Amino acid sequence: MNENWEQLLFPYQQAAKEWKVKLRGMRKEFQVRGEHSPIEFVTSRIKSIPSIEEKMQRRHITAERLTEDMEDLCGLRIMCPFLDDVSDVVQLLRRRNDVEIVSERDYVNNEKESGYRSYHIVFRYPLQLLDGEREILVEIQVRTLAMNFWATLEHSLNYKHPGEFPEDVHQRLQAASETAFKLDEEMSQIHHELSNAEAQQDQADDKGEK
Ligand code: 0O2
Repeated sequence: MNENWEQLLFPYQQAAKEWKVKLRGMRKEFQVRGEHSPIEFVTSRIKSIPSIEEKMQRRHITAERLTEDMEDLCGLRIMCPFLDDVSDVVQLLRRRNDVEIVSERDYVNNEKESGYRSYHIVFRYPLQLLDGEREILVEIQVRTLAMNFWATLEHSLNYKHPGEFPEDVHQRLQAASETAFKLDEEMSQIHHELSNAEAQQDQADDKGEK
């Protein structure tokens, strides 16, 4: 990486590290409390230089406007076990006072044409640097394990065959996304039923003890 890129991307690398600690801390806090954690695991990435250059061209973003107009230089992903956990994580992020949310995109309820589903949140984060505070943009994508399975494989297929998929492949990928969503709904339903049964059993046990 040349020196200019290294200097430009350093704050984003630092923010990614700090946010991984914060998000993993949230998961741990649920575990310590003995509660279900809506966070299964967290990953992060700094946008690759070829991907930055491609997006600058495609979106007509100038070098001067780069850090303001490219919102996903620092990206984190939160993978959730169940469908309801996605909105719970979004609520948790909205309640924090160390971020100022700039935009939200709900591709969970409004899936993209490709079949992609995920909830995207962009926020400003005040990063402490040697010269003082600097606000930088961070993007978090929140998705279920099933959505992540689909997006990861679709991305790797697209990487090998860049550009548009043939129409039949496009339709099969959309159908596969629908199957993944049905799996999410079924697993959430099972989770609800088991949680309700457990709560009823606890109530019955409490009454029995009195
Ligand atoms: P990377 O890691 O950045 O190279 P744009 O970024 O211009 O494409 P926009 O509006 O800024 O679009 O963002 P959008 O579409 O809300 O989110 C872009 C990111 O969402 C992508 O980043 C992917 O991580 C994910 N994404 C969006 N659509 C799809 C899709 O159809 N399939 C998959 N697998 N992922 C998708 P990059 O740029 O691909 O990744």
